[in-house]
Amino acid sequence: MKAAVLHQYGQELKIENVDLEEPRKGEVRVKMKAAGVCHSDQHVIDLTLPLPVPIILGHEGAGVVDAVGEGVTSVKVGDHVALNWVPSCTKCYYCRTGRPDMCDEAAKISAMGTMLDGTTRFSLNGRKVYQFPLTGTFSEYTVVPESSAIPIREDVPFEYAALVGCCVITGVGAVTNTAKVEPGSTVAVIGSGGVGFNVIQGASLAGAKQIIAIDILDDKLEKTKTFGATHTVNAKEKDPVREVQKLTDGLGVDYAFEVIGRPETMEQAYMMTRKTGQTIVVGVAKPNDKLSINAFSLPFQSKTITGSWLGQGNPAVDYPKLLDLNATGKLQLEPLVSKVYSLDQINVAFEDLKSGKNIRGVIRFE
Ligand code: CND
Ligand code: ZN
Repeated sequence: MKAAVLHQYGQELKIENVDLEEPRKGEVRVKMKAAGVCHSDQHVIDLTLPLPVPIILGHEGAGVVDAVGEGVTSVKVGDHVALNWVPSCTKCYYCRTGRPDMCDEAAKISAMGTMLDGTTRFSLNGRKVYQFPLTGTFSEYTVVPESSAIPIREDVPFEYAALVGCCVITGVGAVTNTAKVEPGSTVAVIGSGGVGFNVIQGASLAGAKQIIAIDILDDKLEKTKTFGATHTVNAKEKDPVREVQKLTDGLGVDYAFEVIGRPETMEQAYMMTRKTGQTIVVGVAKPNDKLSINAFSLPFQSKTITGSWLGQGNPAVDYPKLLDLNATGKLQLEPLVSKVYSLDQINVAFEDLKSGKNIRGVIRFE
């Protein structure tokens, strides 16, 4: 069975013939059909997200249930599923109080690259292979916890269904769940990638009157307009903070989203937020990165700065909802997929991600 394995940080993935154990109690084996390439996968390669190697990356994916372990009740063989990289333990403080995105157990296990019981199901020549957060979608088959296999409607092609698993729930949820953007508000989005495009379409869905897309690539900025952006700023040509101030009569925006993962763009997002507005950080920075915000401004400007993880969502509820929104034409999935690759082309897909070529590149399994 073929899988793309990261053996060493900073190096290319290698297509290997790996072994996969049968699903154990409470686990599900999925035959992967499609997997999106997210910048969080690249973050493991460049050590922004420190995880053990060798590891199978990929966390945004959809496929068909191929086998179920003992006690599995929510899915059966043949079901179409989209994978969830933050499975709720249902027991920790956050799961019990309605914030499964903050599940303590999922956070701990994700960093270990194992299944919930701390062991791995993948191996290569007898040596264990880890999987990126309880999913590992860059593999022909994967084994995941039952709560990571979310049943979905069957009329959506897998390459589109895969996207709800990360960029769509993360982007749309940051707008609707975290920021709770109000109709008629003003929004700026720094970083028009797979996740950023979904912040833009989420803001449009929420009825924002002004949506300012910021990126460094003109062709991508042009495409943001079909997702609802009303204005665009190329941050290589113009100072994004000054441009946003100009576009909002010197006020700043009600909501500024950072969707790249760099302290300097997070600072820009804070600076372009109006007094009492919200800055929402979606991008993942390096573990030791620090933000520099003018401390004096805090009481006088009373802005809120917050993070958003998995769009503060609950995949079991939100994936079906997002796919229904797509079916009724309110949410676009098809135009997010700008290129399809085979698993053998995985390193080309990562090169294209780094150069910002795609809205989303997707691996399709034969
Ligand atoms: P992707 O690489 O697709 O997009 C990043 C975009 O930022 C590209 O279009 C770049 O051109 C643009 N960009 C780069 N530098 C600048 C700059 N200085 N100014 C303006 N634009 C710039 O990335 P993605 O959308 O897959 O992921 C974006 C971030 O979101 C990344 O850090 C990823 O790890 C994170 C993320 C967070 C979550 C969450 O739950 N919070 C989930 N998934 C991904
Ligand atoms: Zn992701």
